Amino acid sequence: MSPTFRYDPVSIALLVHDMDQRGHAVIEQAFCANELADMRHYVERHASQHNGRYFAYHGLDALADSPMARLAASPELATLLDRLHRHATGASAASREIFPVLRCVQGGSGARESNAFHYDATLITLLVPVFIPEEGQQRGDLVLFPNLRPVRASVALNVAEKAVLQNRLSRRLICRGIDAGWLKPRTLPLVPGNLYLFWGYRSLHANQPCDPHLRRATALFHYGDPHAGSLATRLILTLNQQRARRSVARSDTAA
Ligand SMILES: O=C(O)CCC(=O)C(=O)O
Ligand SMILES: [Fe+2]
Repeated sequence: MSPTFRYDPVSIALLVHDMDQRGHAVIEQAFCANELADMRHYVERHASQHNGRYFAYHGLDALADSPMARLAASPELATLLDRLHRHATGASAASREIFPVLRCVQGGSGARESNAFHYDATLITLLVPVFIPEEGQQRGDLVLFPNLRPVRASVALNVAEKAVLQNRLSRRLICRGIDAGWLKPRTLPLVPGNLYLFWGYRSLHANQPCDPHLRRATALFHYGDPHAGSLATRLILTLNQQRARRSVARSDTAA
């Protein structure tokens, strides 16, 4: 899979500018119709294996032989992410790992995974929409409070902040604040074929609920862990993966 995008210095500077100022950047038509169709076939095949319920695949092993794994391994993506990272921070990331995730929100079990506001472990989040509902009241839009915090010098502060914000009570309070109009997140309108970038570590974000009859699938590529190698980060990643596996197992048995 070879997406078409430019990473000359001017294009990189523009992307970083948009991520800083607008909260996200878009590369329009980064994927051709065939590439998008490949990703959709993969999702469709796996969606039926999960009986139309929520599922998420984390990492290259879980996504082996998928178009998402090929994209994560492509030199084009590695160059784009490295140049963005260097432009934003002045240095390459300590770990050059690109961590792919596929999320498919569908059926009643998707509700639990929606409005789950969080900060990502990695600085850059690259999002590829695969299926985005176009009708209905609830289309699972991605909402974000962009660039709420800087990269924390201390991993302990990062963990404490995540603990305060990423729990059931905070989630409920944030949702109530949004419903009442006190909190105003930005909505990122996602168009399949395009590619989206934002500072995932710095931006509190979540997808909104999605009508159980609709399918919403996104591929995420996480890059540039500011606390790379720390015990706390490894623990967060392990817990996230365990949570994802439990959640898939729960929705598969909840027939
Ligand atoms: O699926 C989405 O739109 C966002 C998912 C996300 O933020 C994540 O997996 O870190
Ligand atoms: Fe995220």
